[in-house]
Amino acid sequence: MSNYHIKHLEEYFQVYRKSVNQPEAFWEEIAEENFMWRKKWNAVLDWDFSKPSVQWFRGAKLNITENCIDRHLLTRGDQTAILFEPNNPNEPAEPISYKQLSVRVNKFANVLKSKGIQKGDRVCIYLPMIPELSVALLACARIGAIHSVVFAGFSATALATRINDSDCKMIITSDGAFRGNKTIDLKGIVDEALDRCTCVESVLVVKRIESEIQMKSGRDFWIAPLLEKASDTCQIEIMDAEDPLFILYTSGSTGMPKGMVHSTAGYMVYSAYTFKNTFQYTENDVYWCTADIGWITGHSYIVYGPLANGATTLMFEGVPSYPDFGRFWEIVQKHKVNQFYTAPTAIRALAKHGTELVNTYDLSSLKVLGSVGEPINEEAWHWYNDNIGKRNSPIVDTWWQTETGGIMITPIPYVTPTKPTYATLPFIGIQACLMDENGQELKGNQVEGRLCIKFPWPSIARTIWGNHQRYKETYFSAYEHKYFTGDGALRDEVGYYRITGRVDDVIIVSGHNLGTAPIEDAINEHPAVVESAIVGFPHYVKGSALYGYVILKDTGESRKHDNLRKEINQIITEHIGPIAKLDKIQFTDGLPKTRSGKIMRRILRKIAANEMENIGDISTLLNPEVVQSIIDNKL
Ligand code: 7RM
Repeated sequence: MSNYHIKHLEEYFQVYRKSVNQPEAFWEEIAEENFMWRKKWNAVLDWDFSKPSVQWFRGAKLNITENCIDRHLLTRGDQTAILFEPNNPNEPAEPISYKQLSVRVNKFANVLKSKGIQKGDRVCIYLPMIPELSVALLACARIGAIHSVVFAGFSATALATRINDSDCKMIITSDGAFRGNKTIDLKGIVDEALDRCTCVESVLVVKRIESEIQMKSGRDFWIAPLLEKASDTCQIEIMDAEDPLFILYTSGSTGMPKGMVHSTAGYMVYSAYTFKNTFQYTENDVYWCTADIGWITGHSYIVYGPLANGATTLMFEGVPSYPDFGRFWEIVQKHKVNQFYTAPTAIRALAKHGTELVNTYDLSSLKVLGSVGEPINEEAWHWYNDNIGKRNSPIVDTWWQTETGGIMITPIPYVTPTKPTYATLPFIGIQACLMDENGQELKGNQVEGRLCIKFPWPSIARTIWGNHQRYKETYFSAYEHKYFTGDGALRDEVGYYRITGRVDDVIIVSGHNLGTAPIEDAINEHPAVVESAIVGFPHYVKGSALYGYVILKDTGESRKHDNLRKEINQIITEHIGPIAKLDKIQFTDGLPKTRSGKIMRRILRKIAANEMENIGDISTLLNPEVVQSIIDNKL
């Protein structure tokens, strides 16, 4: 199994070369030696980026839960699979062994079946970070149902849109969620969403906060009594390699969120293999990823990747600031965490509170630190390296996307020398390249362009649910025969990559991808608003924050601007969620437009970032005079 675990830089280059020169032989060996198959494949890879169509391990049969649970029962049944750390630090942590996980997943799967869920049905999961969330994903996978997790911070409108887009037959939720010293009424949000969904036949409710909630008879069911009655054995559904495992929505620059569809076998192989190497996970380590399972990071690197490796994966219900800003470090100390994976926005938020609290905890168990979600700025990188890793734990700055399913560019810790703000080298099997504006590949080093991938990897999303055409246009049309990431990047003198950020209209706020269009759509619903444009601007903690330019109707109304600002953010909260609230709202008489009527966001971005001096050429605008007036009234 030498290929499975890279230990030296020489070995990385050697294995990388093999993965590029003989990709099929390479992935076949990884798949063959490290997973359980009910039937082997007829072909390792079929692909055509012009369709686009990608199939890995065609003809193979398997179930991912057999790989994540059953096969570990003999060798590590009593080892902790999921280590649950509750929101309240005084509530005891709950270690769930592989054996216990097996019982819980099997029972849960039987409950799903008893409610009529079958292979191929879509099940929406809207839960806080409690064990039932991981169990629900695995229970779906066990019976071949396609899960669609919606982050429990999304509003009723956002939830309804996602439920309807993929025609979910069931939703799994809880009475509510704990979040720091607050509780959130999840069931109330679900009820509101379901007023707009006719596809949902049943609602399973986990009791978490013991609040009074409405239960609609015949539709809503408490899950506890059903689990109690259910058998603890549920035969796996034998799945085709290419059967969809899950749908996960991600915002695009325009229109509806995109339901990215991930397959079974390729996703399993790639999430497991990247987990093993990116975190150098070794037997008995305790691994912690702080992401929410509502995002791809949680799917791949809290649930599937770690469990496929028989790892111990910590699941944290709470927030970094509760009961104080030392919570993360308290957890690292308490559970002797070895690998810690978080987002730059969290690092900056914690760094703001200094090192006094950090230094009261013993962080000596840490071996690897990870970063994901957005470019990590130099200051945050050093703070993380100095104060958390004590310059002893390499930082893996992992670049990847919902669409890629797994980590694509990253250092391998103790193997690849790190460099602040650089994601460094493509992972094994990843053929990254940079393209210029004319569609030519930029060869050699010290170049900057748009980041593309030239060859399929096992966990590439196979389509957008219900809209293959959009999948093709978004990812495979900008450059012929290449997957376009939407990110810009540069390659330094030794070939290391640095991601410079999105080149489209997606803004990443605290690690959450937000499309400008849905936010603008929400604002424009306000009766006093004519038009709006949202841009990102640099924010110390969030990475980017949102700046809104809003044109008001001339109603002669004397309503206070501050009230309007509140109302606008209220509408955004209702439509998308509090994460999309605007930090700044500037009322303006006009927006800079091209002659074809497109808002010139480039100019608005410069103004929001206070970079008026290099605003560039505005002579081609339809209304150049508006620019000065926006600058004069800048907040
Ligand atoms: C895993 C995840 C994807 C977008 C991606 C980038 C940005 C993610 C990094 C990063 C710089 C990184 N999936 N991004 N990781 N930028 N350095 N290490 O975040 O679908 O939610 O977002 O996030 O712009 O395209 S995602």
